[in-house]
Amino acid sequence: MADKIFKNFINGKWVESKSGATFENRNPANTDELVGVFQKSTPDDVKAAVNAAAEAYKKWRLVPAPKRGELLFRVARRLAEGKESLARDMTREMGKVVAETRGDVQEAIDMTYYMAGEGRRLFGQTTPSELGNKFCMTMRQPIGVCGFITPWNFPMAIPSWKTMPALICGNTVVIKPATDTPLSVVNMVKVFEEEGIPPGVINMVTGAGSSVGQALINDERVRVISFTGSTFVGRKVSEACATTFKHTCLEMGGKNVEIVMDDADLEQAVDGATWGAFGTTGQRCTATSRLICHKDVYEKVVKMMAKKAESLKIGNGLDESVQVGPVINQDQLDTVLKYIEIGRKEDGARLVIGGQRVTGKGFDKGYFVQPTIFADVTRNMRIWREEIFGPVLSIASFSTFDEAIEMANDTAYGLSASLYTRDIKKAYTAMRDVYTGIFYVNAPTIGAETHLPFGGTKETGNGHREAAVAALDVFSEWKSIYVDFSGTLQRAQIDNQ
Ligand code: UN1
Repeated sequence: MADKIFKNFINGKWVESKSGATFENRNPANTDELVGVFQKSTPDDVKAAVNAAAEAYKKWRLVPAPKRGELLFRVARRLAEGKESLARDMTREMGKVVAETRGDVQEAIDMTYYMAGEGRRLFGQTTPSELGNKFCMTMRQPIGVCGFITPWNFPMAIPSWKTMPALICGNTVVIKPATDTPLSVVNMVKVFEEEGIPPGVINMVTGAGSSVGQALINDERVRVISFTGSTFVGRKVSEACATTFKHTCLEMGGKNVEIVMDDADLEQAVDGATWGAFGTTGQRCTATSRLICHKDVYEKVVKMMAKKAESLKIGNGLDESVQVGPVINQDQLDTVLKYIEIGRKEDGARLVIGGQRVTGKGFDKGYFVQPTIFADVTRNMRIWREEIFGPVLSIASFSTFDEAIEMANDTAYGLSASLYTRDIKKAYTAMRDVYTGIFYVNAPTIGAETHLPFGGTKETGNGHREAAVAALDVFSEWKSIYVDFSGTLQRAQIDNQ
């Protein structure tokens, strides 16, 4: 049992919460299995973590970026060495199949290597001055303590997307992992500890959003909040951060569309929609939740999708032959079943496949739900408009390409979209006109790579991007520098202005 108790990481030490209280983390495929017991932390614990991060910042910001990068290179290598066991731990706490948790850890590895390399770049600009004896340049400066509120669907990848760019820029961090998946963050933090990160540079405090997350937001010394979660919570985070002018990076909901033209390779399109909709049990912000097909191929695609969805093997994600794991918890199961019920009642929507919780031996102790498809969905329906975050796909038809583009954009969100066609003109037109942060041609709405910006438009984001060089803009501020080497005060320019 003792090896199942996990503590907070504050100022280089594993410590219990001052509350003395804990919470359990159970396997969503089998709730009899206890994954671990974690600290139910309070605002006092957050304060201790922010104290440590603020103190550590004084030195960490002065460590040369290439040296900070060396630490990240070592961390990346260790994550790669531990990949299999990190992935298995993640499947046990999150439920997604082990092939996908390997991918999640791989994203963390990729991001860590990428940002380690940034240690030798972090480029600014040099530019001419208006005056002869003056030199102008820009540099990125770190901001201070960064607070992260991370989600359960990518338990290590997303915390790494925030941690690695923050650290390479010279900031210190406090992470609040999702209560459903804290073990993966513990595992990542342990690697930092073992590779000798100075005390206070990385801190982790587990517990509820209402106490831990809120305390991070309330602390004036926290200068950046990076949040991934629902648009509902993100809006509250944004409002709360506005009063202290914190930088906020918000990654929120999605209602991503796959468009299938009549000239598309239908096998490929159906394969893309299957993995887009049912991969990670539909619990991705990039998940395909709307599939729209040209009327001439519509019925055929609906049939192909049903056949494919029916063939998917549901079960415990540690079984290599399983393709769809459970949803994360009882609440999520309730939400998914509620939306299926809403879909059944929507006038005109046709339940093509699925629609049930999976029960029986091997399933009763988990949160399993069948991959579910509704066809003949129309734009006024709730299952078309609202993010479900589960294995539920809505299919609709269109008559013209212009109508398809219009339907694609008819959503409050703007993360990802995809188009299947053989017509290059349509591909480029859609690429230009679909207003999302990510666009795919002949590929599903999922599968973003770490060296391209990740994020969305409209109610998906607040204009920032994670990953790639774009992430550095969240975790650093520009400073413009003028060096006068004339030896005299250059009045000419001042007089001119
Ligand atoms: C998310 O769904 O929150 O592009 C992140 C993808 C993954 C990341 C998804 N690389 O689907």
